[in-house]
Amino acid sequence: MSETVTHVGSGKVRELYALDDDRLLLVASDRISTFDVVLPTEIPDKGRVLTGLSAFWFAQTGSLVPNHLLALRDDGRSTECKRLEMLPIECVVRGYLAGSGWKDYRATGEVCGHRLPAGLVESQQLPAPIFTPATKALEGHDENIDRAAGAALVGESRYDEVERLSLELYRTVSKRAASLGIILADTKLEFGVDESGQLVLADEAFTPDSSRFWPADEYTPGGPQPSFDKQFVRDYCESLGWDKTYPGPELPADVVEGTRARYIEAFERLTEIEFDAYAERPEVVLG
Ligand code: PZK
Repeated sequence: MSETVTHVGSGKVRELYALDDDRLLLVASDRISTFDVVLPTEIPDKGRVLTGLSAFWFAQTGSLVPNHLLALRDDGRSTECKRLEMLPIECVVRGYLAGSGWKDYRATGEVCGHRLPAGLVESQQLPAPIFTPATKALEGHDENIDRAAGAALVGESRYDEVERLSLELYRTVSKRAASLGIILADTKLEFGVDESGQLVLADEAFTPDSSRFWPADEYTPGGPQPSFDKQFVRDYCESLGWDKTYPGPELPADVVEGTRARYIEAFERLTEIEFDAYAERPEVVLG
């Protein structure tokens, strides 16, 4: 009695398998990427932390929008998911000005066609969160697009629907995070459509790999913010003068341990569940 699983895709740090015609298995590894390069050293439990957090948010937001989560496996790093027709856009919401949003604003005063007030500084909170979709690049970076380009890819009414849902999800999750001392600067969501034509939230949601989390007590607008999870890794890599091409550097034990602790801290603060309890019984995050 064993299933035949077919590998159907790889992300930088995740793998995707087909279980049958209707179900996929999403497996989060312990690999870590920085400056777009996957490092040769793993962070123990990173895959379980991200899987648990994502499942937690799916459970917390299930009343706002259906999601693809069918089951969490006992290993804590694998989720069985409903197979969907994925939309060809990344649904990004920004509450703060960072990354490509900051870059585009500095160049044009706009992000994805949203004209913003003059004089904003890097990492500043926006007057209101904005929906800033991007194309899905097969290689290299996703390209930010405006409403017209997004609507051309998914249709006007689908665009309106994912915009409304993405903003609602961001508001819900950022509110909880803020109450726990963590800023959700921005987040990237992916939606698919099920057999009945309903929108379904897919992929991973509100994890440190799909979102910028900043510790609120260190927030200082006017420059880049320290990353909640990856700052030790970035600082160590910068200290080496590495040119950010493959292969990346091995990480020393103290950087691995410090980074693992930050992932676990993010999990425990955002869920208010002990990571050991999750490791013992992953369904604890489903409420
Ligand atoms: C799907 N990806 C991205 C993620 C990878 C690739 N529920 C779904 N139905 C159909 N397709 C996908 C999903 C989801 N989630 C997601 N590509 C297809 C991806 C993780 C690892 F290799």
